[in-house]
Amino acid sequence: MASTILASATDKVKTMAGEKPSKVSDLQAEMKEVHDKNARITSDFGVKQTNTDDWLTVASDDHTGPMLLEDQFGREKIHRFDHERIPERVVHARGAGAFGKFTLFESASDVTSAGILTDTSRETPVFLRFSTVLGSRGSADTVRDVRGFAVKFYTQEGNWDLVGNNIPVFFIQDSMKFPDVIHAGKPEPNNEIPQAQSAHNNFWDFQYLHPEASHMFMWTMSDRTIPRSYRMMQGFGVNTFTLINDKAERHFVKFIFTPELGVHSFVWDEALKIAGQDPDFHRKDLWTAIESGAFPKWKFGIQVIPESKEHDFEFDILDATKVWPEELVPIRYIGTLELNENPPEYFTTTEQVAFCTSHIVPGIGFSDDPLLQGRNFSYFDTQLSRLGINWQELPINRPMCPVMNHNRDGAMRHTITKGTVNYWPNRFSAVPPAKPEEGGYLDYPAKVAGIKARTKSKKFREHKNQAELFYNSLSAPEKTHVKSALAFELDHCDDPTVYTRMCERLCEIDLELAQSVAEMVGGDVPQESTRQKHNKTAKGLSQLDFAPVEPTIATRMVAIVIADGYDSVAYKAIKAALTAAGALPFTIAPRRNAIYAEGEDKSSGKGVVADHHLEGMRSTLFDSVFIPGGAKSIETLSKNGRAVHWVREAFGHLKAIGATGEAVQFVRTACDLPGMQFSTAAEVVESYGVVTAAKVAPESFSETVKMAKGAKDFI
Ligand code: HDE
Repeated sequence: MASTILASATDKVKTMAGEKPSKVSDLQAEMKEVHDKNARITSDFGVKQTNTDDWLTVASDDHTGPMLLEDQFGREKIHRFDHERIPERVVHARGAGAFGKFTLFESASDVTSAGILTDTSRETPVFLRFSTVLGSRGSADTVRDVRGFAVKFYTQEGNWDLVGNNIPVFFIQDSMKFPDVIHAGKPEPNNEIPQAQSAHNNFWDFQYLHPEASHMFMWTMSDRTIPRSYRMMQGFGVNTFTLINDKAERHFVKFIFTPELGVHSFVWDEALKIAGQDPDFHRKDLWTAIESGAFPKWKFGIQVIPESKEHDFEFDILDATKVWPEELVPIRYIGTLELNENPPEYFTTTEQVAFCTSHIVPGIGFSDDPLLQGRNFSYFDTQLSRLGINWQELPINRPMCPVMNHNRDGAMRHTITKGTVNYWPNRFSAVPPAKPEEGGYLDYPAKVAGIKARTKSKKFREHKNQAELFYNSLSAPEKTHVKSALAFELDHCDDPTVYTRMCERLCEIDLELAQSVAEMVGGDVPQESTRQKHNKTAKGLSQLDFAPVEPTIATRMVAIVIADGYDSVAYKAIKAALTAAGALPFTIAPRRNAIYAEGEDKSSGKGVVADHHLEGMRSTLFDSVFIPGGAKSIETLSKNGRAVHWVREAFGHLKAIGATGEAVQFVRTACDLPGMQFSTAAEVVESYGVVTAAKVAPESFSETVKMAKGAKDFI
């Protein structure tokens, strides 16, 4: 007998010459079609059932008697239901995932031997799970929170899990603090309040007591924690990893994903309202984009520091509370990540997927980053309580290359292994493990020296420089948002110790920030800085640094609000222009029954059927609002409080608004903008972010769309 191959995986990558590898086709064999018209319902053990609705009972037409324990079908159905839930993740419980592919446009062979980072002809299948951190599985998507960005690369050399976040730093430097930071952030233990919120005493108590958290809480109070879409946020590996090349040289590395669509966020008021109006907003957004073929894409980059330069920086490059400023370590973009397929079933993919930071492939290594080392233990460990032993056999978790070893047995083992031996070496197999040059994983022979102690290097003790660097680098509106976020969060803390101390901490970062927050939350307003500022800035920290070269409204949702008597020329023209620009127009009206245009005969029965009525959706759920003219339509909308609120709220949320004809005055009144400029004739005028055209001319619409593209909300 040759060596035992415990291969549940189909080796698609190598066997199907010419065909692109896909994790979904790898799973195909396991997928069951439940909608098969001809299939009859059976028990779990294959026996056809005659009735799945009535428990076996002692009954007649006149009398309903006791139910019988004998009903195996009834018991099986309830029993399976009783055990449907598995423990939710201890953090990052709420998530949404998708399949996709990773490709490389530049080889990084100078720094690594990893096939996935050197072979530009490869297409590597991936599964990406986005998540919030603090909320439980049923919490809302748009809460203020860090977002998880966890990628499983099914490489030819095994699975590589890059378990990242949408923020490049973390609250703590040592994994031993993780239970504390999470306990402090999760609902408080006495009453389990609040759900999915950092706005409470314990969270901010922790932040003050851990000066190392200063940099991270500045990020969490920025717009980064209220992303407009999973498709519009960056992903960071956060920890420092290493790359090893063919010459066995080692470099330190950070991994970064930057979205093609740019980095965009909600304003806080929108995020708050959407949490109630559509708790699945981000999940739906991702799903819909992929279903409609608008595949989200990210550029993949690396920041690399040669081993010899490890100590050349004023911060420790192994400290996860620090970024490597791009001015010091430029990002080298080498690949593209694309999501292109929604999972066929949530539970067996997005819920059962298990990521481990310890899963790396040849050419990639760990560093002594003390946060990473602890994570390597934690992820592997937590899967046991969530999924149980043999979780690596679950279809979503198994690699797409062959697996060969003698780890077997354990609860719920699926693979049936043939052969008489389960140890190595054995009398049948003389093949030694692979050497590095044959693809074997090389543990880099790093020299280790030091004194065993519970401590870290001196550079780990500086905590404020980058908190200030981040704040200095933000634009004026972003700074205002940070102030408002802190004012909101600390307003929810009713213990004066918590908010007064936090105002002291802010004073070490920026005096003006501390003053404005203290004023709002009732802290002592400081008169002078308690730390010498460096006043430096760095690129790549403000979201504005990621505006796409060519602003785009592709995949943005635009509401066109009409009522009976609307101007159909304007309506049709804007719809066509938006569709041509890749945006998604939605018609909104006072009702979903047909709406008729100016001069249109109702008896024709051909009116427009709105996608939603004004009460069913709010302008919060759209990126932009357009209102065509039409005297009758505008008269109706002007008298409708909800319609006025729709436009007024869109304006308050800084959205681009467009109007033509009579609708121009409607917008002006609804938004209370006496100073808003009117357009005359067919020209297009932009004032306060409202784009208006008095008359309808087809050219105006492409002009309007162009202006909308340039409007600040879309940048
Ligand atoms: Fe996690 N983290 N984490 N984390 N984390 C988990 O693993 C942990 C940290 C991140 O979609 C858990 O499978 C420790 C940083 C994501 O399935 C657990 C420390 C970053 C996800 C765990 C950290 C992350 C998790 C819970 C401190 C950004 C969701 C369920 C050293 C780089 C993955 C699970 C998914 C999940 C531990 C800190 C990101 C308990 C001990 C830093 C995206 O193992």
